[in-house]
Amino acid sequence: MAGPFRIVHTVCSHDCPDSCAVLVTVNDEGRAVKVEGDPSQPVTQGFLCAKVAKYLDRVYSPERILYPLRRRAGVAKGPLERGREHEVFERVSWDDALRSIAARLQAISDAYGPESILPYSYAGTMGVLGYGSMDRRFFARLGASRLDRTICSEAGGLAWNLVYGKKFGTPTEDFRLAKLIVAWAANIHGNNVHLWPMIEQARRNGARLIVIDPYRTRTAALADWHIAIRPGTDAALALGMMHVIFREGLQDRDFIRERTHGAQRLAERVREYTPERVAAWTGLTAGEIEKLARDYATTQPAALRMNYGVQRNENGGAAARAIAMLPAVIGAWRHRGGGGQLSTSGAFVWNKQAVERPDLALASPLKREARLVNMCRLGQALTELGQARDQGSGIRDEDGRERNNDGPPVYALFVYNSNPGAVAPNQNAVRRGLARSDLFTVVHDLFFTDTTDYADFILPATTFLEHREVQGAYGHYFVQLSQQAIEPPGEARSNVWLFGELAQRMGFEEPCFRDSRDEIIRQALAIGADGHSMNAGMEHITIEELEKRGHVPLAFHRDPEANPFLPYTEGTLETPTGKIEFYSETLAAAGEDPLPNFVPPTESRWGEGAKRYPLELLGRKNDNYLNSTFANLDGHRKMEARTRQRLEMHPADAEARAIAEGDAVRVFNDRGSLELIAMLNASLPAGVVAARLDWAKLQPGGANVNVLTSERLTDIGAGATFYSTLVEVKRT
Ligand SMILES: Nc1nc2c(c(=O)[nH]1)N[C@H]1C(S)=C(S)[C@@H](COP(=O)(O)OP(=O)(O)OC[C@H]3O[C@@H](n4cnc5c(=O)[nH]c(N)nc54)[C@H](O)[C@@H]3O)O[C@H]1N2
Ligand SMILES: Nc1nc2c(c(=O)[nH]1)N[C@H]1C(S)=C(S)[C@@H](COP(=O)(O)OP(=O)(O)OC[C@H]3O[C@@H](n4cnc5c(=O)[nH]c(N)nc54)[C@H](O)[C@@H]3O)O[C@H]1N2
Ligand code: SF4
Ligand SMILES: [Mo]
Repeated sequence: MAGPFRIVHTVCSHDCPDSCAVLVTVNDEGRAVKVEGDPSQPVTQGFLCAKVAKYLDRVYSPERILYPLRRRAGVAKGPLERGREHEVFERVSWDDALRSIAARLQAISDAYGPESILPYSYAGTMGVLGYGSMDRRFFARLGASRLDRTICSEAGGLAWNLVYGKKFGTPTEDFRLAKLIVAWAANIHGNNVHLWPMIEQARRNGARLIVIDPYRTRTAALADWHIAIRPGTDAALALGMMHVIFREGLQDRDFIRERTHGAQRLAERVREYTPERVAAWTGLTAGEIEKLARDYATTQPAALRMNYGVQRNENGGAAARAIAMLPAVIGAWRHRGGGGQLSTSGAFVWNKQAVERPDLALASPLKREARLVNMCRLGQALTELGQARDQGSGIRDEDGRERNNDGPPVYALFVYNSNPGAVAPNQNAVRRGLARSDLFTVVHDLFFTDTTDYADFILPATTFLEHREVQGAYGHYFVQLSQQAIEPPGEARSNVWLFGELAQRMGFEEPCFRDSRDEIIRQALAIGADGHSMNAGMEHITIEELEKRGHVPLAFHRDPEANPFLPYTEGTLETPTGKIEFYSETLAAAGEDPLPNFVPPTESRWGEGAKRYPLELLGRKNDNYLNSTFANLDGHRKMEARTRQRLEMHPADAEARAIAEGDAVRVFNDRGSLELIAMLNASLPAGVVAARLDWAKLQPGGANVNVLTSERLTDIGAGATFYSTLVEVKRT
């Protein structure tokens, strides 16, 4: 190894609540030789998850795309065998690529209107600049359709905000002080591993851990009590717990009187959720429901870690809303170490107007904000959108409601920070759309993914080691600066660079398209004349301090020992009543049910479709991938060997179909079909099967679980319903 070494402070930009501070050791040849967690960052605590501990495998992978590529003339779009991509694509210069792309976008905009161009991005990078800055400016100025980024957390986020106004949560570090921790649809060990040491510490001090998850995750296996609830029935469980709490007088009357709105009406609503009724929905016993309610209400501090798994169901909004109310009912917020956390993202108030410049839409040919296209319905957007226009009617969704994304068909798709060929629901519809010969597709990514197989142009992107960034988090309260550790390999370029350059090729003259990364970082932080941020909660932050320390806590979290942060315990909340809303004035005004209620998902064992497809499928994430990211790396795949390409089944469901461990099976419904190997798992609730999200092209048959999932949307927030999926299974 060459020396001497530099140590550079970076931030892991993957879509994970932990947003770790990562120290990168760089040798004198400019090569990164080691990544490790920053021991001085209180949540990172000096360690990385297993997937990012092996990050140099990704950065220096021989499979990285290093140059812009163009589809060779006349080659149809469709799945490619791995390693053969170079036969289909040819290298071009950045200049050629940018010029051709700009010309095509201009021609499509002229012919069909700019809304026929659709950006498609999610959280491939969570850095403020990489997630959404120059790209947002570019598409606004172009007049392209806006993307409604609903695929992950919309239902739960809105549900939480209906109750609390804003997404704050118990500080992650404070979980160590809890006496009871409830992990509700939260695979902490897999998805949020930096919370785990806090839980271990709490348990050393006598705390108990309860996990509510249909799947026996590693977290569940390590818990004091694993409650294997049936998917999509959590609203019933939360309402049932409240039934017991109110019936037995275990609620916190003072907290409810001072801080909440609508408790009386909530108490009336939950009266119908008797433990017996809730037991019939959830598959638990009435005794278990009563015990859970009593344990929760009588142990303080009680900390609830709810994660987004619970809201990827048709009724996920109601479920998240009912669960979110629990810490308010028992007054858990008033105890340090108690309360709850879904996300801490509401605490980061970036100057988004300056970063994203939505006002540029007025300078577009549209001279107004463009239509919104829901990203959960990419299949429909690419195959149906605009087709119904001649009849003069909007497209209706599966429930008959008129959709808001009527308009011209999509003729150009620009994908970055996302791999919709793998992660979007109803994959066969997505692929039919992507394969259209009249669709112009650009993909900016680091590898040949399921989506690049359908691209006209592929552009090489950077990792978080290769550009400068600023970042918040959805699982802690630190603003962090990520330094550039190494030069990008080959001709890889960042999102900011790409969209700045494209803007020049389009002839956009606004000066903001020439902003440097440092300028955008200062805009995001709203750095004022005295060098300090003007964003709420960031007033003490300067660029110099971020440079020096790498991570700086938000104002309210600067001295947690002297001044602990207890969310929602004082001041006026950002709800219509200024209080925690059990009864939602917003929903009431919209003519909707203001109180949470349990309605079984149509795609569940209680729905019509269960006659033909009786099994509920959980198409789950992997502990050692990040959604579809890392799936192409051998080392990461090895760590997932046990469940890769497996269909986990309850033994009773397997026996009823004459299926034995290791049998090849076909999993199917009206949308698609998948070949997997049966693996018996008695810890699943009967009637529930589970499989993993993977790259489609790495699975037998070239399809993944998303051929089975639907484009149906959640009750609140129009989010994705990956976990409301019915299937049947047959031995092959
Ligand atoms: N290792 C790893 N870490 C990740 C990710 C990853 O793919 N891998 N993904 C990242 C992303 S995108 C996100 S959004 C975050 C948060 O991640 P989440 O969205 O919370 O993760 P999931 O694994 O989808 O869901 C969490 C748990 O909910 C369970 N679940 C599913 N349906 C139900 C239900 O109806 N009721 C209940 N009670 N539980 C249910 C699942 O079995 C799962 O164990 O994690 C991030 N971190
Ligand atoms: N069946 C099923 N489907 C799911 C889920 C599930 O649990 N089950 N989870 C859903 C959830 S919660 C989410 S959030 C979505 C996530 O869906 P995506 O956001 O699409 O997540 P990834 O699969 O991680 O793909 C991100 C892509 O961005 C690329 N990328 C990384 N950094 C950069 C960069 O700086 N620039 C550019 N241009 N590209 C970059 C990565 O290489 C990767 O290919 O998937 C959803 N789909
Ligand atoms: S993926 Fe999450 S846990 Fe792993 S290093 Fe990144 S932020 Fe930390
Ligand atoms: Mo997500």
